[in-house]
Amino acid sequence: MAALGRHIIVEYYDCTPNLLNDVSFIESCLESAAKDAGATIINSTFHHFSPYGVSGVVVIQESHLAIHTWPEYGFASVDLFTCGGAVDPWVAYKILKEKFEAGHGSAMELSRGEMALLSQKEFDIKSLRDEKSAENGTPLKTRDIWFTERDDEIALSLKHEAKLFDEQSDFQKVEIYQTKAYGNMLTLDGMVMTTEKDEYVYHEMITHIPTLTHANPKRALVIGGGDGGTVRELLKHGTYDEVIMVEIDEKVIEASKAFLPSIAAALDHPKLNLIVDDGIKYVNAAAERSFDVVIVDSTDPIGPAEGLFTAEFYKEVYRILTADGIMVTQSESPRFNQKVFKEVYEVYRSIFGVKQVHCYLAYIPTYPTGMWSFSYSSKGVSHPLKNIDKERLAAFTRSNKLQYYNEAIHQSAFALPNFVAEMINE
Ligand code: SPD
Repeated sequence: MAALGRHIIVEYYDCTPNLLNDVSFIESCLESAAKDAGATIINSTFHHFSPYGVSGVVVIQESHLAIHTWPEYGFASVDLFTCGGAVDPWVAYKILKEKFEAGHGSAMELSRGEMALLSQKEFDIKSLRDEKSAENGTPLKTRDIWFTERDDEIALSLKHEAKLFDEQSDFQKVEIYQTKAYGNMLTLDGMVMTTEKDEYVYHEMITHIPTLTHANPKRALVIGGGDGGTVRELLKHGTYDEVIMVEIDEKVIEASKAFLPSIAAALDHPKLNLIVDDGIKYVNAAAERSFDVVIVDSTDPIGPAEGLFTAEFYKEVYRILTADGIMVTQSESPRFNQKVFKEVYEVYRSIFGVKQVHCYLAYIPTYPTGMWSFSYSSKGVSHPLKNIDKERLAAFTRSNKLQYYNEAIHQSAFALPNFVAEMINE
């Protein structure tokens, strides 16, 4: 052998974009390419970047295979680096070209560590041996595969073991990951919507605050919320005669029923009228003063939820609220989504009146920055702190095993850090 290693630098063009955006698929391709080339896998780490792109490395006993993909260009760059004579990197090259359905592949082989330029150094080889791996004989194989939600400056990553659901609906990409730390997790277009282990924060806070502030809510409307967590919490209140939920995307309901059963638990509740349709269209057609509580459980303002962040929509919500009706929306993160956060509060105030709108916060570890906000807007005089019946609130929290909301949280959630208050002139 004339060199220590063979390094093939590869470019695959005109690949199928969806394949290059599927982190589990890319991981399995690189692993099977490594095995078929004769390598022994030690470790693999793969990241999916939201909305698109995958990076990963498979460490093999004979060096490594590395990849970075640009699904939007159908392009993947790959490094295949092997040492010793037992592994043929060109086998891996051919397998990956086929798996990615590449229209064209180009590769260049470099010799790494030319023997002619090397000379063996004098040292005690025993002192360099890792005793643990020598004992085991073969190295221990480990595997890391990550989902990452990010913007240009911040990223949130969760390690996962499998993707349980992966479909493109008419509106968005619907995926469920089995994460290590937070159980099953729903993402829409690469953004975290809810996870089994921290969903209670969001769902308890978006529902119990308006319900327990309103004197006697009978009819509630939920726009969005297809995972079912919001209606599950609302239906814990016996006061409601009817809860209507309008979710635009049937796939979200299907995926949640199958893989988030504890969140979707009330989707078949007899008091729930579940409508699969456009929430904006539903609100525009609804009768004036027909709902005591309206909850906008939307996704972020990109894609199908964009229209749920407009003044036109909130004017219609105002119209369909009863005289003492309350609207609550998820109003994004004051740290991560500053522009939208400021804008929506201006809009709410222009419709409901400056004094009728309040912001409250909760801490949701799987949303970017963890700090999340909700808006409370009342058509009548209901004030979220002045109008509460402490006895009723205490009785409700006592008889329902809630994990986040309680009487003290109801009060403290409206206490805003100075920088947040200043952003919305509170
Ligand atoms: N960036 C996360 C915003 C999530 C808002 N909706 C979550 C849906 C949970 N029912």
